[in-house]
Amino acid sequence: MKNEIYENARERYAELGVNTDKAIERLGKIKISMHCWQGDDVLGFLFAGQELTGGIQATGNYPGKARNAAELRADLQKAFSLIGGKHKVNLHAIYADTDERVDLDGLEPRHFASWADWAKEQGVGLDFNPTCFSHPKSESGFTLSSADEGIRSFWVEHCRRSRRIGEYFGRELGQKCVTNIWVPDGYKDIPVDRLGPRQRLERSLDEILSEKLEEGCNLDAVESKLFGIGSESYVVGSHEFYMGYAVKNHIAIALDAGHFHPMEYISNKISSALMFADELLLHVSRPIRWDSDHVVILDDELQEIANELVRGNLLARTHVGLDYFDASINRIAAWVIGMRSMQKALLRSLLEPTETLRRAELEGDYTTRLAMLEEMKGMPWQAVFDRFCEEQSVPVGSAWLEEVRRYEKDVLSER
Ligand code: RNT
Ligand code: ZN
Repeated sequence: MKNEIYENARERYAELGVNTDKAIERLGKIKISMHCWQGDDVLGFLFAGQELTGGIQATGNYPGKARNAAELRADLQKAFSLIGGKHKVNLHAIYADTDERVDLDGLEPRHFASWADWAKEQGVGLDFNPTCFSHPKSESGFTLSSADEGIRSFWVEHCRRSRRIGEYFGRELGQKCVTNIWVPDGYKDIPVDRLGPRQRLERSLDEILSEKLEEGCNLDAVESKLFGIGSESYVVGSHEFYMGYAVKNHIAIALDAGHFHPMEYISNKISSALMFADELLLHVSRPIRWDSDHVVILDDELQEIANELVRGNLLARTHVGLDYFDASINRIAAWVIGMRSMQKALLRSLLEPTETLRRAELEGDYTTRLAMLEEMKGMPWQAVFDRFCEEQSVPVGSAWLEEVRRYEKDVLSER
C-alpha cells in the first residue's frame, strides 16, 4: 500500500519531467548544520550560572535542558536518529568540555577533544563560533569594536583561538569547519560616531584573520545584524559592513534570516551575495516581529530560500545552518521540526520542473509561471519525503514525536 502511494507520486512528477528517485538521492547528500545551542537555551557549560546576554533571548522554561556536554551529545544523537542524512553540529566556544578553569582567551583545541571524538564516531561534521557575549568583558555592549584596548584585545585573542579550534575540527573530521564571527556590539541610542567602532572592528578582524591556517580545514564567516535588544539604534557589524569586508577579504558572508528589517527577506539576497562572495553561510531562523529565533517551519520564506539554493545551483557554495532557540517546547522536538522542515523545503525545490518554469519566464509567459507554481504546491511531495525517511531508516510522518515523548519520559524528566 505504502509503495503504491510513492509509485503514484513518482508518476505524477514524471509527467512533469521530474525524477523523484534522483531528488531523494540529492537530498540525502545535503548537510545541514544543526546548532547545539537549541539544546540548552544558549547557556553553554564553560561558566556555570552565567546568563545569556548580547541582546538575544530564549524565552520559556520547558523542563529537561542539557546541563553538560554528555547530556547535550545524548540529546543531539536522539535528534539525529529522527532526521535522515548525515549532518553537522554547530558549536559555540562556551560549549567547551573541560574541568579546567579556562577563560575564552585561553581556549585550545584540547578543550574540545571530546566533541571531535564524538563527531568522528557519529560521522557528523562540526562548525564553530567564538562566543562574544554572556561574559563580563562584553558587558559594556562592545567586544571587537571596543575603544578599550584591554577589552578589544581579549576578544581578538578569543577569536584567534576559535579559528584554531575550527582548523582542528576540520583536520580531525576531514571536512571544513565554518567558524562564524558574530558580535553584539552596538548602541541602544543614537550614536555620535558610527565610523569609529567600524574602523576598530575592521582592525580587529584583520588581526584575527592574519594568521594563516592549514589549507582546507577552516572557513571564516562574518554575520551581520540590524539590531538587538539594547542595540536598537546602531549595530557596528551591519550588513553593508560585513558584505564589504567579506568580499574584500575573500571570506564567507553569513545571512541570518532574522537580522534584517522585518519585511526584508534573505531569500532575495542569496543570489546577490554569491555573485560577489565566494561562499555563503545561512542562519536559517524564523523571526516573528523581531529577531525572535522561533523554530524553523515550512513557511513561504523557508521554501523561497531552498528554491534559491536549488534553482541557482548554489548549494555547493552555501553552508546551510539553523539558528533559533525556543525554550518553551521540547528542545529535541525543536531540532527535529527545524531540520525536517529544512529538508522538506529542499526536497520540494528538488522536485520542481525548474527548466519548464524558467522557459515560461523567459518567454514572458507569466500566466504559466504562476499557474505552475501554484499547482506544484499541491503535488504529492509528502509521499516522496516519506520514501526518503524510509530509505534513511528514520520515522515516517509524526512517528518521530512518539520517540521524543519516550525520551522525554525516560531521560529528560530525570534531569
Ligand atoms: C545572534 C546571532 C548569532 C547567535 C548565535 C548563538 O543574533 O544570530 O548567530 O544566534 O551565535
Ligand atoms: Zn545567527
